[in-house]
Formats: sequence, C-alpha cells, structure tokens
Amino acid sequence: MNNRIVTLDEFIIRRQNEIPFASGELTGLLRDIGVAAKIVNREVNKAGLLNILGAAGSENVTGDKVQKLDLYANEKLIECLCNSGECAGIASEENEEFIPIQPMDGKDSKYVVVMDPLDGSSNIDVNVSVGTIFGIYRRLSDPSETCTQKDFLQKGTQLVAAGYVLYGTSTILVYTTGCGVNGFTLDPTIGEFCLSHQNIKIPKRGNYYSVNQGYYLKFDVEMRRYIDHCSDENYGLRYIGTMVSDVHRILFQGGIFLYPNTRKYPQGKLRLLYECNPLAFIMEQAGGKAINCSLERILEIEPTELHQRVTIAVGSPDMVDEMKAFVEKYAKVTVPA
Ligand code: AHM
Ligand code: MG
Repeated sequence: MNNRIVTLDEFIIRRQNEIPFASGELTGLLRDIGVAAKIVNREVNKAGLLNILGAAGSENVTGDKVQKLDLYANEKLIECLCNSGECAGIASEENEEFIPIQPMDGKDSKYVVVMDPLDGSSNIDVNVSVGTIFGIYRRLSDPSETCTQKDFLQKGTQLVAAGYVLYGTSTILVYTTGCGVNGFTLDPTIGEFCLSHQNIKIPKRGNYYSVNQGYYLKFDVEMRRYIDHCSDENYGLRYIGTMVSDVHRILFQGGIFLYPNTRKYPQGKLRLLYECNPLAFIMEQAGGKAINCSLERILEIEPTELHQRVTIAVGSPDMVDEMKAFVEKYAKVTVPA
C-alpha cells in the first residue's frame, strides 16, 4: 500500500497540465492561497485567547491594535495574493470596491480573485467553525493594464478554479480546477496541507437538510411546503450558520442546503460572486447541483454587481431536483396569510 504523503503544493504542480492554458501562474496563485490559509488558520486557532492577548479593538501586549478576525483574514489573503504577482485584482466581501493590484516587475497578471475571507461572521467570536471561500477567473481586460470591474462580473461557468478552507475540528482545504474535487487536511505538526480526500463525490441523496428554520414563516409557500416534506421524510435538520461548514457536511454526507428569500432579504442573503458561485462550482464538480429559488442554475446567473445577493438550493442532485419539483408545483398557489 502506498502511504506516501502528497502535499498541496506537490499536488497542484502535478495537476498543472490538466488546467487549460496552464503556464504556472494559476499554480502560483493556488499556492499563495494555501499559504494565506495557514496564516489565517493560526490566528483562528488562537482566537479563544483574545481575552488574554487583548480583545478586538484593544491593544495587545506589544502595543499593536488587535484586529477583528475577518479583517485580519482579509488583510492576510490580500497580502499573500499580492506576493507572487499572479493576481491582477481582488473582490472581497470586506471591501466595497474591487482592489486592483499593480503588476510586479512588468509581469502581466492574467487572473482575478473573488473571496469571502472569513465566512460565518456570527460564529467568529464563539468558537464555532468558520471558513474562507475563493474563486479564480481569467481576466477579460488587457493583462498589461489595470483590471476592471468586468473582470469580476463573470458567470460562475467561467471560473477556472474555486475552493474553500474550513477551520473546523481540523482545517481542510477543498478545491477544484474543473477536473474533480480534492481535499487537503492541514497537518499542524509539519505545517502542510496533505491530500486526504481524493476525487470527492457527493451522495445522490442524504438524510440532512440545512436551512435557518427560524425564518420558516418568512419563506414563500413553496419553500415551506418543501421544508414540511423534509420533516415528513424524517430528514435531520443541521444548521451551523456558516455556509462553508453546512455545505462541507452536505458534500461528504449528502443533503441539501437552502437559503431562500425572506422578507428581510427579498433577493436572498448570500452573495453570488464569492459565496454561491465557488461553492456551486465545487458541488457540480462533485456531482451535485446548485440552483436559485427561481430554478436557474447558479453558475449561469449573469452578475451585475460585486456584492449581488442570490437565493440558493445546493447539494445532492436528487434532493435539489425534489426541491425544484416543489417549487414548480406550489409556486403559483396563493395561500391566505
Ligand atoms: P457572512 O458572510 O456575514 O458570514 O454571512 C454569510 C453567512 C453564511 O455563512 C451563513 O450560511 C448565513 O450567513 C447565515 O445567515 P443566518 O444567520 O441569517 O441564518
Ligand atoms: Mg460570508
């Protein structure tokens, strides 16, 4: 039996040939993200020491201002992505506008990155798992010039790579370049992400559904009927409130994750560019499906704004199809309020 450890860096280089137009730049970018993930992981893991080291907003013992973890993650990812000169610009959940990166040593950068540096904001301060989500596009603008907004407003079908890092009971990085999905678990003793889950495939159906059921009365009737069905079928409800974590469980065990429109969020809450598209790409690569509540494939939605919101149903293919059937059946029915 071959027990040889394959590190993320080694795997990325080996797989370079599978990527269309690969010239080492995307490889460099993925490695930059791997480095950033380790730095963020280190900080997430000592978040519980904040009371000792200083709460966010205060000064720590060395007199530095202690940052909120999501801002820290944003800063570190931006720093790492600037390092290799492969990234022309970044659109982040934490920044209103995209950040153009000036070319290094006259080098043309062909890619832009969209990211949610630390997803699961309500869980950050309470020791519950959080994650990083990223997507990589080939830019549309001239590589010798500053990137433009249209480089980021590309459909999910144009993603060349996407991934997430889950800072959970262990830290795992899962990514795809469109040739299957692979997972790498961080071995803290050697400081390397090591291949732990090869060619991940989602089960066709599962026993869990994941939705904020507290909003049940604020969902449209078809969504309420589908949730009733999940309950009738004795599916277990699991909801962490960090999309990365909820989707990760479903990727491995099967099930469906839903974030429908509510009265507060008529377009849905989650963001198309840096939350839903990357996770939809991974799910489809693993054999799953991802649609919105109007039954459009997430990856085919035309983005018009960086921070555009979208509704989502993502997970096991048979369960997403079932949800679709409920929407088709009940969407036009008007029930008394
Ligand atoms: P965030 O980017 O501010 O963390 O918000 C996104 C998060 C998702 O991770 C999660 O699925 C959702 O918000 C939870 O929202 P709610 O608390 O409304 O259920
Ligand atoms: Mg988020």
